Amino acid sequence: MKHSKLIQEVIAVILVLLATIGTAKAIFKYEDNLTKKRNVIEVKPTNNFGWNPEVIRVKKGELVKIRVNNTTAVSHGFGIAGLGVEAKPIYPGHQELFEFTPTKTGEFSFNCTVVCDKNNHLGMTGKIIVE
Ligand SMILES: [Cu+2]
Repeated sequence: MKHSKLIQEVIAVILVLLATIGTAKAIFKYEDNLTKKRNVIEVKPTNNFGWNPEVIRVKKGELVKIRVNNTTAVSHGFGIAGLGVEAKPIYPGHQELFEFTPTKTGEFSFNCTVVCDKNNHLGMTGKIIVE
């Protein structure tokens, strides 16, 4: 009788420990996801053929994640020639994630790479400052 009570207590302690470890893991994972989200720079093409934001500041040697979210009604593209970021088209209502690690400091322009408008497309540029 005494033995089985001891076994029950040991099992209870083990269950509590497992639950605690599980909770701690879940919290770490949640925080990790938050950090990942925080590190993403959100960029949107605007309805008047510009970018929001127009200027992005990043650090040399640090991974940059830029999510381009096209909430306009026309297709746009995004590319940064000076940093070797290959251009991709982004269709209306779609988003694309661009990841790169700048290896040099300086100012670079990012551009729309899809002819979105005959008058305004060429002016659709923004600036990335690598510090
Ligand atoms: Cu364009």
